[in-house]
Amino acid sequence: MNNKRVIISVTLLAIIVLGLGFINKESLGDKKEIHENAEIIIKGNGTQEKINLEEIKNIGEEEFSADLKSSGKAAEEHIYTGVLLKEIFEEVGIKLEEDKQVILTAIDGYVVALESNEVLEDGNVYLAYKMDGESLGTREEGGSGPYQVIIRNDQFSQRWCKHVVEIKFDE
Ligand SMILES: Nc1nc2c(c(=O)[nH]1)N[C@H]1C(S)=C(S)[C@@H](COP(=O)(O)O)O[C@H]1N2
Ligand SMILES: [Mo]
Repeated sequence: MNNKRVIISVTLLAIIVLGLGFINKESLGDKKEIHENAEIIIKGNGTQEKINLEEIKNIGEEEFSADLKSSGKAAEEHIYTGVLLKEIFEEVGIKLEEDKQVILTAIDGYVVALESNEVLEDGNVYLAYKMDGESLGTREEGGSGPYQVIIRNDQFSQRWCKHVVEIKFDE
């Protein structure tokens, strides 16, 4: 390669790297704002809705118990407050079908895949915002919220997605 070619290649690469960085920053920035405003994105069937705590509560708040298995500790029973995830999908007009996936994405980049069948079960998968009567707290506050997905029938809690900002039905 001659010098001119090297300079052109390096310049093009630099533009691509900066461009990709910018796109990535934009999408993370959006998510950060959604997290700070205690909003959550619900996606599927080609649509996308942003909902807040007030709207979530109005769908049908429930209190339920679930066993939290924090790392390095024995399981502890807690009382959570939240809404059944399938009812949130129903509310925004997204019809969940069987044998598909529901993908949960958190502000720290943690991603969890659920079977849509688990979400469709009664009293199993909830979007929670309180534990033992207290708000879950943000990641910055050392909490597990503002929202955490609780899977009551799960023997382990590694899929209990903390700080969830986007929930997608993968049709
Ligand atoms: N966003 C997010 N959610 C997460 C995790 C995580 O690192 N990030 N860890 C998981 C794991 S491995 C466990 S055991 C539970 C409980 O986490 P805790 O040990 O912080 O209570 O959260 C799960 N949800
Ligand atoms: Mo864990």
